[in-house]
Amino acid sequence: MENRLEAILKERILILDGAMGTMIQRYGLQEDDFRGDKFQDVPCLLKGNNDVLSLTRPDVIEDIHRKYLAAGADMIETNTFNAQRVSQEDYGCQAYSREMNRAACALARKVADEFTRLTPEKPRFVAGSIGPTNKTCSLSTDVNHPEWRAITFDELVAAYSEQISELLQGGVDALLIETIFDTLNAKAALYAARQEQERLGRNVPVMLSVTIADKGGHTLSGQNLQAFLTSIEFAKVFSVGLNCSFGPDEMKPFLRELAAMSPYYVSVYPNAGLPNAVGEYDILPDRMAELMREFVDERLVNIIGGCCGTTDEYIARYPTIIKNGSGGYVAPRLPMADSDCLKLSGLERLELRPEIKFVNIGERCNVAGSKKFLRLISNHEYEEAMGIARKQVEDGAQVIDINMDDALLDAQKEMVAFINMLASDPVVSRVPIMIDSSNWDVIVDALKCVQGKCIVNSISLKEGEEKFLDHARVLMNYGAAVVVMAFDEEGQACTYERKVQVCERAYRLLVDEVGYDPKDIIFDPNVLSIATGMAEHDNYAVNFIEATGWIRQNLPHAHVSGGVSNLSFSFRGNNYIREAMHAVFLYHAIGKGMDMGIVNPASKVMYDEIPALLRDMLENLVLNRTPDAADKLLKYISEAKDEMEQRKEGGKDPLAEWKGMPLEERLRQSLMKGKDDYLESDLNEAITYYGRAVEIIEGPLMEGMGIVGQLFAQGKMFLPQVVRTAKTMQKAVAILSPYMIRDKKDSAASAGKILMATVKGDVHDIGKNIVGVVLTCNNFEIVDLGVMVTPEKIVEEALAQKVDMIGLCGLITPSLQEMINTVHALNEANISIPVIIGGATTSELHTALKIAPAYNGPVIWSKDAAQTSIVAATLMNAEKRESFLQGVADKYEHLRANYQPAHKLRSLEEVRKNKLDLFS
Ligand code: THG
Repeated sequence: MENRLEAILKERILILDGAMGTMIQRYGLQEDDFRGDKFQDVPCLLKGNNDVLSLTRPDVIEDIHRKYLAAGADMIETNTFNAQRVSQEDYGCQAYSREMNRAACALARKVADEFTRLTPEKPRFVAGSIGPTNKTCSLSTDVNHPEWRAITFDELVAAYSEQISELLQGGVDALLIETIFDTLNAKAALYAARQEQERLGRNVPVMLSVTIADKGGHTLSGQNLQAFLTSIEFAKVFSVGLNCSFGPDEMKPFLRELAAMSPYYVSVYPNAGLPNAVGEYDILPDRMAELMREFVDERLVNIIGGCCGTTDEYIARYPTIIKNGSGGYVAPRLPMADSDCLKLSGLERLELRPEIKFVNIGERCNVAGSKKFLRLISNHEYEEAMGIARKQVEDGAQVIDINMDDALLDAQKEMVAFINMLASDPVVSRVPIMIDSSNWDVIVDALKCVQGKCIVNSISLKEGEEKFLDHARVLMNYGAAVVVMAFDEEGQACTYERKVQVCERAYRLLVDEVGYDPKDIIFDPNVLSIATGMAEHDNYAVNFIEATGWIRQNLPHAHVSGGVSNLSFSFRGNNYIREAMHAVFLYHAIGKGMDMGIVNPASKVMYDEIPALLRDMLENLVLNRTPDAADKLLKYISEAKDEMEQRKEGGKDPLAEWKGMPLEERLRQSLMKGKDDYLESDLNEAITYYGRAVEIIEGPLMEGMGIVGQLFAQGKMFLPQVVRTAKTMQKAVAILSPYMIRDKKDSAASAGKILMATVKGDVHDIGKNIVGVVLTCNNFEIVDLGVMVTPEKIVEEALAQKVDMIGLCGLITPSLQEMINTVHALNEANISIPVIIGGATTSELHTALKIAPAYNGPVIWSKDAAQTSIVAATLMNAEKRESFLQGVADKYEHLRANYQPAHKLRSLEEVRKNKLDLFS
């Protein structure tokens, strides 16, 4: 059946039916119709329980199916949206769930087959409708108890299994998990679907349909579409689409977003608009058909239908709109190629694209790794415990490790409570979770609480192959990425040879036997403590680093992580030395391909800032270059300690010492270290030298940021440190802003109005902010829309604010495509004002090749803030404007003519190099 469906979808768009509820309403059924003879004794009112009608008024349901098929639907949905026991409990009908599903299936099957017999060249399909239930698994509905849940994952799986088992046995051609508002509910349905398909030996395509709950494109449980797709990636579904909530007009931007990234077929069945004051839907069949035709013509969809408010009159318009003018079919959308990068999700997606060299996993929510966290959890001070998670995310952690393994804690209970609670924190819930436990039951319980795609830390061959395979299969069915520790039956792998041997064996088992996606495998070759005084430990870091290199070269797509702080346990009590050691270790390990690490994101020490003498000693130690490395380091530490004590006792005044440095050096250091102790006084001092605030920004501050970008690209600085830098820069700009206002000539008229935005999907805005500041200093009025700005918002504001030009900023690769999407939207709105492109991943070549040709107006790439000021001023100058634009157009034409498509647009190296070159 999948093949028949697939064959149709390759050729044309498939038509699904419309709403069941709207149709039922037309029959004016009363309590007695719903109740029939069968439910005489059920104590609740049954009117409105549409799913019982399959039993009590099968004639009505059959009639509705028939109307939809006659209207031209290829696929009808069973009347089972609420037929699982969770929803039926509201009506006291939970005991009839199986029966309802069975009856509904038989009705749909009968009518569909009848139509197929009449026109065998147009086979009709039945999709088993599986609704979200009336309970949400990943959110609390009790504000005072954020950890509380109205339903558990297991309860949902049980209810769905019952329903799905009947649907499969009843002969549905596909399962349609629809109106998804909580990804965890959907994951429970997927879990049940897989289990029942396996049990019954009957596989059918699984289709998903999500409901967007807000204009920002999030589900009710808070995920955006990227995060949602990541969460369900493991299930290898047939189609993913959107239904309910909005009418087709409001759905369009989200459908575009989905269509542009979905590796699956895309379905859409919108409401007939939003219900008006009297509960009627505003979009009539002809208008609906017009809007749906836009989706078809834009090649956004593969399957179309209708949701609330639609009837057979709507569906009857569809067979025409899937045809082109010459009697054939409009070509359907093609599924997108999926990236082969590891993806994880919280409410947002984290994708390990090649230019992301290293993912920081926050280590501090670990009862074994933080005394404070242990104390808070033991005392049930969860609010503060959550504060630790939040601080880590604010410090730049991209994933949060959570570990509750402590002999005196009920780890299962604490893990579930804490994960559930984190779901309510707007900062932490954005990022993916790493479930860290050596207790398998804790891991499984935790998996049942996360709607995102998480990492399980960890499994290993410690207890033999069988258990390893079992556990891996379970994790695969929950759709988690997995950390595999380099352990086997003989214990921990400490040597290079053992690490390599254990990881290779685990990889082969996971990939060949289990079918685990290799990009979801993360090896941890064991970061073990060095400088313990035992000679056999001296080479531990080297073994890790070399095993990392081997894994990355020999086990395709697999990743490497490690618990970095383990390395330095011997130096407990001396955090500076520990952090310096970690920086040195990471510099070398990342060089060999370590792409994730469990670290303290608050660490401030940078590789390049470690005094040369100390760094040399640390490299000798970490890389085991001299046998006396540890002794020398300890000696250095004890001497340095004396010196530090002296300083503390007032030997030297830190302020005097700081002010002893040249001003530029102080500003540079403040930025690089994210240190703002003296920022204000330094900047005030700078003003007296520089006169104009903008010159301080364009001068020493930008220089400092440039160095930060370079250090990041070289692996000598990490994201959390870059984040701190950015915050300091912003603080500096804030301190300088009164001066900038002062500098601006009061009398000067506005030089022009510029809309600025970081495009959708991109959160970086330091560069854009600087450009904004510099433009403001040049008397431009800036309308700053911030980050993650959709094309629709840009169009809306550009029109409303009557701006003279638009500046688009992007720092990550996907932003390039988003800029193209944005100029398309501008075209559609008949906007043709100049667009200036800037940001680290942008380039003049890409702008010339891809963006400029897509826009009806002028597009100009600008390299930095200073150039943007010149470009903007030129564009506002009536005399210079035309010749300038002609010059740009000629140059881009020349670039296009000389471009050799055989070469990649930009080498990977180049992209890496530019990744955080913030102002290029
Ligand atoms: N591999 C994998 N998972 C892991 C580890 C690993 N999880 C746990 C651990 N190792 C990584 N996490 C930490 C967390 C904290 C510390 C070390 C590793 C740490 N804590 C301070 C200490 O013990 O001195 C505590 C300081 C405090 O109480 O504040 O060093 O290797 N897969």
